[in-house]
Amino acid sequence: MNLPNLFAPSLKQAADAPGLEFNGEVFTFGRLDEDSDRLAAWLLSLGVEPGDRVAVYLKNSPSLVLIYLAAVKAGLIFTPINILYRRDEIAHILADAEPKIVFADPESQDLVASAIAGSGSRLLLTSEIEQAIARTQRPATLPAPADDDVAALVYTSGTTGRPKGAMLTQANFAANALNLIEAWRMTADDRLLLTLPLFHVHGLGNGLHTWLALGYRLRLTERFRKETIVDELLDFRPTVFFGVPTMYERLLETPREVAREIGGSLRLFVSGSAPLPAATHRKFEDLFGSVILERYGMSETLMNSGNPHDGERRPGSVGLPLPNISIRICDETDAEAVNGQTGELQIKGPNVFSGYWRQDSATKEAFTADGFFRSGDLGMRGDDGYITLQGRGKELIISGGFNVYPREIEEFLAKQPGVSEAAVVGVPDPLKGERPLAFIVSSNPIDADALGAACREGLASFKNPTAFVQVAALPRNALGKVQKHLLPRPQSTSS
Ligand code: MCA
Repeated sequence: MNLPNLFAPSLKQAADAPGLEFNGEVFTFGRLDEDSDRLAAWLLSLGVEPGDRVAVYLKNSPSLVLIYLAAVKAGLIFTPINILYRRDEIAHILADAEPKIVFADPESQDLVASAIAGSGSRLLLTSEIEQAIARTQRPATLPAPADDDVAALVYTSGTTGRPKGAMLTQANFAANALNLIEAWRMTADDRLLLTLPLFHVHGLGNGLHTWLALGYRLRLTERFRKETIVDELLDFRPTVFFGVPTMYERLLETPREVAREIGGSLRLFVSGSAPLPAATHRKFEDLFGSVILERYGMSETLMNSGNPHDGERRPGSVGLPLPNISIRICDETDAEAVNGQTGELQIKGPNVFSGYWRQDSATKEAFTADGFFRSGDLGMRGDDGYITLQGRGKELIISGGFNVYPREIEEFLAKQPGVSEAAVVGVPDPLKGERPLAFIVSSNPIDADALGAACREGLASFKNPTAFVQVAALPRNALGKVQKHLLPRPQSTSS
């Protein structure tokens, strides 16, 4: 199944129904269909061809939805860039993906233009879209993508400091949407309040795709704001909400009566992208009267498992495999572990991506000989089939639902004046789950303010260390590998 076919019943048959709501403006499915057709025709007229990348550095907006729809309809590869990324982070992705077009808002024009500098990409502004749609004729046909064509290139933070583009096909996204619709009993009568960023597969793959596949009503917001989320929930009365644990932590501040009112009409809260603390799960149930459904996914595989819709939603567990997905737990030799034994989660199914963009060796390493994806996540399965995650084989920090590998921050810090070496670890944080903490080796006293300013300038905000701690040397084993568990975890630190 390709995405245009999956979306056709909503876009064509429910053409007059209100589909998308953003800042008070309502778009029917018919308008979204026609405008995205015209946008696709415009992009093709600019010389963009199927298989070419179209990158976006955009916050959530109807323009972003239209660009995405235009890309999937015409077989262009949608390449979203995290809106929190700074110049060098953006430049890395552009150099790797080599998009023909990069879309940005006028307010980020200068930043994106400087990241593009020297590459062959062309910058287009969202302010040009409306006119382009108005003056382009609706095409009779568009080049239809094949099921196995890459629909999106989604960059994951890299273990080597270099991000890797996960190639997700049209069929991957379609399989994921159909799975979630079945598993979460979603229908055209649902209403989704979507505050997640569309540059990650949580918002894009789960939010946009179930919406377009079913034709339910979507209210999209520019981003999640703790100040307005409760008003949005009361005003829109969604039946479904998808969030990361930080959002649920924020919602715990809701007054009890209001929480009960929201929980009374919102039938399904889903959490993912980072582990949901069992205590948050319980507090949320107590406050809202709703049991959060925690599920497990990755950019490379979309959604893998989840707690059941009808059945026990167990705090601390990521539940059971979704339909048509095999999850096995293996030891270092790829032999299957017995129930109760910890091992790496390995995944196979129509949801699993086709590889990393232009990185054959990384792709090869990511799969076992018999085609299972090595998640790098550690976990175990109980006798009742429920899977519990127990950490990661690879170093990874998840802060507010955003992934970051310490190596990326360490390489950045090592380039700063006076820094001989740096080691970064994740430290627990009640709101964000984890935050990075940096240890610095320097022959002179470090200037934490200057390091903090450099990080704010050069790194996305969720990668900024919460503090910089000077140490005389990094503890190393006999092979020279830094032993991070031996680094001191300070009570109070300078930041
Ligand atoms: C956060 N900030 C943003 C946005 N989100 N800026 C612009 N657009 C955004 N969408 C910035 C803020 O400006 C601020 O920067 C800092 O982040 C913290 O913001 P704050 O207002 O304090 O937000 P919060 O209440 O703490 O909530 C943070 C958040 C954010 C909104 C929950 O962490 C978030 O959107 N997380 C979602 C991540 C996500 O979608 N992950 C999916 C990955 P400053 O500090 O400079 O002022 S996909 C995945 O993991 C897999 C596949 C899966 O299973 O889902």
